Amino acid sequence: MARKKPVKTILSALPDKSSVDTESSKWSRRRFVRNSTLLTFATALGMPIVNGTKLPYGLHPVALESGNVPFSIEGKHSDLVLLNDRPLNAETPAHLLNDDITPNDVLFVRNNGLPPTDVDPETWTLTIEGESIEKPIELSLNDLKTRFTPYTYQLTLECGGNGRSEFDPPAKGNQWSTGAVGCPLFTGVRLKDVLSYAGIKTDAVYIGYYGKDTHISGDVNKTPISRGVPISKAMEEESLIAWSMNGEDLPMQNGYPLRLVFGGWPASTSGKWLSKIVVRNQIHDGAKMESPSYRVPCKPVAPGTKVPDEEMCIIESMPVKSLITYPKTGGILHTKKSLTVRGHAWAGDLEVDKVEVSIDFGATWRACHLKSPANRLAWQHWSVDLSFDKEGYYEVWAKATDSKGSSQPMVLPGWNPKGYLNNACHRIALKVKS
Ligand SMILES: Nc1nc2c(c(=O)[nH]1)N[C@H]1C(S)=C(S)[C@@H](COP(=O)(O)O)O[C@H]1N2
Ligand SMILES: [Mo]
Repeated sequence: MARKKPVKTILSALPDKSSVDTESSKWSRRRFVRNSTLLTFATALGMPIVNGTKLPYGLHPVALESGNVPFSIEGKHSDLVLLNDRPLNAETPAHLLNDDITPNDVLFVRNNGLPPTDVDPETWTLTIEGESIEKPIELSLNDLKTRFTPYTYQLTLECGGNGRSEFDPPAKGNQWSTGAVGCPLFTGVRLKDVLSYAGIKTDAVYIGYYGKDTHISGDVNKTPISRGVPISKAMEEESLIAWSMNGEDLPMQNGYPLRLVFGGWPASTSGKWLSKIVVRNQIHDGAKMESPSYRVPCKPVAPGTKVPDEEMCIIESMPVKSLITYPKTGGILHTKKSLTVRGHAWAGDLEVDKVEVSIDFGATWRACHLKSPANRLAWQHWSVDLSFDKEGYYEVWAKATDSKGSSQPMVLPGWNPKGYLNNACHRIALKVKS
């Protein structure tokens, strides 16, 4: 399990300790931080420092320095697990995803670059252009909110690399366990309404996005990520240009003030800090569209195989999957006590047909109660009452089956070089005592 590390991105912006004046007076006459430094600290913490003018010169607030920062990501729950701080990547422990609708502070964060620091919603614009657009247009946030009909959908966002940490041989990249997924309510306008307004030519095959984040290298000529979807997915009713999550502005780390949302597809297609959409007459060729990014072998391969670029295919709809969100793994129960086990299940563009659980390592399965999705592309809630009759160690496994009959594999599914699409059954551990 990754340990929380200090947020280096924040620290690097802070004054260097070595520049502190160490002249003799240091201990005899207390000196205090400058107001400009205090402001930098306050910005990093996301709040003013009470009694800040009394902070001795040369001292950093401990919250920005120690190994276990209780509020390292502004606006996010302190129990998110930080996988990387530059770029920022943090996942959600399964038990924090127990709500039917994922709250803003628990949705995972996956950044490829550095988010913009100077967002002004008043001057933010979205450009629509590309070979297959009739007339390029530029819209303000206000134009989007007033000229088009807004829609709200609950949409499942899951990183294509969710579950990567289980692959063997291991795959490079963020070692997500199960927490790069969530299903908030998004409000925005339909991408198809905006594209139609600009006029789509008949040769359109793909859309691509550009965001206002910057490349990790600091090179302004490099784009951290610019992916997209086929025009057929772009034109679906639930494909949104969204400005709101659960009725509030998008959280900064989740794309404020504007993002794309394509439920059920790798979340890498859901461009954050959205500033431009291009409609292409070919498959979009932006950053991280090239092989092997967000691609898997077109045909299954043996673990460890080197796969040529041209034999890798772009990931589209995500596979069927489920999560046990209650109880929390590691819990202690009492024998004979019945417990309602809960979770969610989702299946990309498809619906989930059934969810089953096992407490005997997959030998037998019990059917769960499964609800319909709030709308297409939203995850579905399931629950089941289980009783644990003997003292000892138990595991609960959950397995979902989609509307085409595909089920989650009990352990690891097809190995692939970049470690995408691990939809193995989620397992939790329980101890039962009398
Ligand atoms: N502009 C921009 N959009 C982006 C990314 C990014 O780094 N920059 N990351 C993508 C990836 S790989 C994922 S999984 C999702 C994560 O969305 P979230 O951080 O809101 O959970 O955003 C996608 N959109
Ligand atoms: Mo991702």
